[in-house]
Amino acid sequence: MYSRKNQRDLTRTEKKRLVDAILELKRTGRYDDFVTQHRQYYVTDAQSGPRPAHMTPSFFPWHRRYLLEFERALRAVDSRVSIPYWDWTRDGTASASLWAEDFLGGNGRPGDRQVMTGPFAYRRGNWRIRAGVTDDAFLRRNFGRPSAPVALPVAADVERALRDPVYDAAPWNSVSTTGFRNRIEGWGIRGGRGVANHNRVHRWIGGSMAGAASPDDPVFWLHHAFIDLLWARWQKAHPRSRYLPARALPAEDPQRGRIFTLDQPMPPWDVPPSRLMDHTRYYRYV
Ligand SMILES: [Cu+2]
Repeated sequence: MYSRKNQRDLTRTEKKRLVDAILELKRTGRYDDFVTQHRQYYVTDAQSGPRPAHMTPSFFPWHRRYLLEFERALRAVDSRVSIPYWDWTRDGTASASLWAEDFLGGNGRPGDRQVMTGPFAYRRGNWRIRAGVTDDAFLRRNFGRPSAPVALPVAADVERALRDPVYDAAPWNSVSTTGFRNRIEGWGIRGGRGVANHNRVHRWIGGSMAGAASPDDPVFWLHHAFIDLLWARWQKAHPRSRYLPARALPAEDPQRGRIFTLDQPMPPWDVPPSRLMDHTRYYRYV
């Protein structure tokens, strides 16, 4: 049992340990394996095949397990390290300490959006993108997307999602209009509301964070730790609510075989969502 802290509370030493562990995984190639895995499981509902990670009820448990695997790799490098969380409703500016020289570095420069500061700047020599969706070898960020501005979600957006007592709803994909899962995952509805919460944060950062290879930007882990914390908060707020769908879908349901019910094992670990409901077996949020 270990703790995951708010990134704003990390000491200088804790930040350095985390950065050093990430750089070590990058050096050995392990880091890029995680990026490749995320790309592999980034199956949209417009594609065919099983969809364990995105646009799907198992968005939360799949990413919980994915983060646990990454955290295990980090802790094999330095057992004092865990994944901190970034509460973007609180630290939502480009000048937040998260983006400082001693932590994740800042925004990309105008033009090619290349990140020039911090330990993950290409010019520092330790962060070459190998598993990206573009050919660029450097980390890119484009805070707020000035060409078509997008703002970070605010606390009220998160509160609204947390109030929904139903975990997820048919058709169990990116067009579900109710349910905690898509209110947080945040797929917009055509002609309706824009992208929300989780997706909006990916979009606000932009650059490398905007696509299927988003773990190329180390902030991915801090963002998803907060998403994981929001799931835990929702569970606490609605103790009688359950993961849905709890039972196998009827044979005629188009999502049958594509999404994962409570007890259906998810690839690549063959672990069902039911085994990932209680994070306190592994860590707690402080
Ligand atoms: Cu994400």
